[in-house]
Formats: sequence, C-alpha cells, structure tokens
Amino acid sequence: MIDTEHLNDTFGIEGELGFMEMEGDLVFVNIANKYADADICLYGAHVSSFRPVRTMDILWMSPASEYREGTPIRGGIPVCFPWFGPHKTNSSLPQHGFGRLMYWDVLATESLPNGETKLELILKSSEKTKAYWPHDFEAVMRFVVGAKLQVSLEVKNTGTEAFTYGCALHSYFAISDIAHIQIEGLQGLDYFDQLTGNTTKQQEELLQINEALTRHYQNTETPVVLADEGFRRRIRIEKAGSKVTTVWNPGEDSSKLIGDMPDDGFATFVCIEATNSFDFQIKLAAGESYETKQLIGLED
Ligand code: TA6
Repeated sequence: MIDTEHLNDTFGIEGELGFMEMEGDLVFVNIANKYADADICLYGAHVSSFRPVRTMDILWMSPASEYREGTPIRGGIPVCFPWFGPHKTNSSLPQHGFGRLMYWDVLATESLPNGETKLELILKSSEKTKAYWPHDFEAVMRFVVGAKLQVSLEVKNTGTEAFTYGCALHSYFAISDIAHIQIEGLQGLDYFDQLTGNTTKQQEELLQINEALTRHYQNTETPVVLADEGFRRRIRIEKAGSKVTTVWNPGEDSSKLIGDMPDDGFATFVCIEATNSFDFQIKLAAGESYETKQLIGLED
C-alpha cells in the first residue's frame, strides 16, 4: 500500500503539489499553480486531467473507466511502453505494453522559478517487468505543468546489451462533437490505415472524422492543431522524439463494444498520439537513453 502521508512529507509542495487517494484507492498527484491544474495517477504514470486556468479540461476521461490495478485507465494520457499495439510475437502479452499497468515511483518534484511545476515518476526493470520483457531499463515520465502541459517518456538502457522498444503518449482530447472538429497539419503525410491495411497519402488539408479511424502518420514530427468549433478552442499538439503521429477514434460501433467507454464515447474524444512504432521503433545500446515528448496547450 502506498503511504500518501510519507509522499506528501517527502515530495509535497505546500499549496502546489500533493498526493491523495482518489477513484477508489489509486494514488494521484494533484498539481495546482498559477497556470493550470493537473491530476496524475501513480498507477500507469497517467495524466487524467489538465485544466489551464479558467478553461475546461483539455483531456477526455471516460466516465466508465475502471481505475483498478490490472486494467488500463481509459482516457487522459496512457503511456504505451515498451511496445505499441499488440505484441508482435505473443498475443497473450498486454496490448500497448505494461507501462500503463504498473505503479511508478516518485523520483522528484520541483516548483520551477517561472511558476511551473515539475514531477518525475520512474519505473525500473524488476522481476515483475521481466515477466513481460527481459531487458534492464529505467523509464522516467516527466511532467511539466504550466500554461501548456509537457509530458515525456525517457528510457535508458541500464543493461549490457542493446534492445529495441516501441512507445506512445496516447493522449485523449476532449471535444464538443466528433462531427465538429478538424485536425490541421497532416496534409501530404503518408499514413498506415490500420483498418484497411493500406498506406496512403492524406490529400485533404483538414482531417474530418465521420467514421471509425485509426491512422498512423509516418515519419513526421510536425505539430498538429485540433480545431473545435463547438468548444471554440484550438488545441496545439507538438512533439519531439516521435516519428509517428497516431490519430484514433473508435466510431460508433466499436465504442459500444469497449466496456469502459460510454456507447456515445466516440463522439466526445479523439486521440492524437506521439508514437514510435512500425519502422520507427527505438534501438538503444547499453547505457543509451532516448526521450519522446508531447507538448499540449491552447493556441494563443
Ligand atoms: O492507438 C490506437 C489504438 O492502438 C487503437 O487500435 C485502439 O485499439 C486504441 O489504441 C485503444 O487501445 P486500448 O488497448 O487502450 O483499448
């Protein structure tokens, strides 16, 4: 059991960062500063809420999410690590890896001079992780909460042999209605369409979604903007250290089949993910590290 009192004594920042049990017995870090509020769960190193001051949440959380060990949290920003999607050779291993199914330890907290707040969570290889993946590693999830939210996954190979991993920051964005959004920044990019198995180039300037869609845009680091007419806001999503941008919406039929999502869930979110997978997995020699980052905020 996690001792929140000890965490608050060791890492809490008066009036800015604290630990508490929420949603059953999961431990969350609550951050509040002059720019924004955020909630981050130690289980899965999972951001469940990011609200710049005087605005609605930028992230979508499923009201049917289970918040229980052994099941991924549905919504927010799940971290996929050390593989993305189904495991390539063993279908009994968990989809999107085990990073989102583990408790992460608190490494550091800091009130930054500009008023932003930093939190670092760490997952080290152990007997438990080696039941899924044989490698020695240290993974750090770093969060900087300001007017924008910076989320990054830094992975270090602490073993003696090289390994390859895949990952994603699988962010769910809250939207007014899937019929009223447009995604800018994807024109001219090749994407692998997971639903048809084809690779195609996007011709349109703006992506509009009117049915189930799972696209993995290849070899791109360009920012995208999620323009939401209904909520009258534009969310800018930048990234670094990620060569694939995934856009996912389950559509109506699949939404009904996903147990921890309301039947009309598809209408209220879209995922835009900073991914490294397919031809863009990361290979780390012994001692090397690599960081994948997403920066999320309202456009000025
Ligand atoms: O990133 C897109 C995707 O891989 C989709 O294929 C879809 O399955 C989604 O992630 C959600 O996966 P999850 O395991 O969280 O249900």
